[in-house]
Amino acid sequence: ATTKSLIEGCGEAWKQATLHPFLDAVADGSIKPEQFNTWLVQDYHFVRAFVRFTATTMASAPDAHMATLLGGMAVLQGELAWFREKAAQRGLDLDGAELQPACRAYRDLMAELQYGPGGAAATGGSGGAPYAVKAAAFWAIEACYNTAWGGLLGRTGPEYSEYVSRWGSPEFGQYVEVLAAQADAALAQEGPEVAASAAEVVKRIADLEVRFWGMAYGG
Ligand code: MP5
Repeated sequence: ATTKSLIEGCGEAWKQATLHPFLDAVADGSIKPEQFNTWLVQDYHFVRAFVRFTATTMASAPDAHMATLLGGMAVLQGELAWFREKAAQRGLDLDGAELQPACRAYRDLMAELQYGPGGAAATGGSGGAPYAVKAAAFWAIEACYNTAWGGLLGRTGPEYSEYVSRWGSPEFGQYVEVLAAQADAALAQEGPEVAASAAEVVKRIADLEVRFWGMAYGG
């Protein structure tokens, strides 16, 4: 498997994850505050779990991949603070918010990759997915957002431009390209079983991205 073939294996889901009506509504300004707020609150809780997924991916990564992952981890600290700032400006309660099923399912997938099926930090689980699968998942999660928000570059008003540049900037695109190269290198060392597992996980990620936008779009 390669990252290119993993995208192809997602079929329409990859396109739906990166060209969603939610994004068009952000572009033309028709997005309602409750739709955007739902996304913002749930995405904060997604990113909190993604920090832990990043840590687990780093724990099994080869030294050659560490600098990129450490850089990504450092960005996440600022990102969580930025989410809290945006939420405060909008009068949103992050800590009191209930996780919606789409967010919960996405966090469950990351926990499964970290600790094994039904995984939880408390139980330790079965040890989780091989590094190549985690690297592919990590790349896919960032690549979806890079393509989705990158498609809005120059298309939004000032209210949303900082969201677009966070994930859609050329710098973030370069980071995603390095993640793709690292995932490709890891996958190249594995056989068909790991390739099949990576394909299954990346398809689930694309489906969860579609579901996550749908959750917010529905309000
Ligand atoms: C990302 C995200 C990108 N914030 N939310 C979802 C649902 N998918 C992907 O992750 P990051 O850490 O914000 O770059």
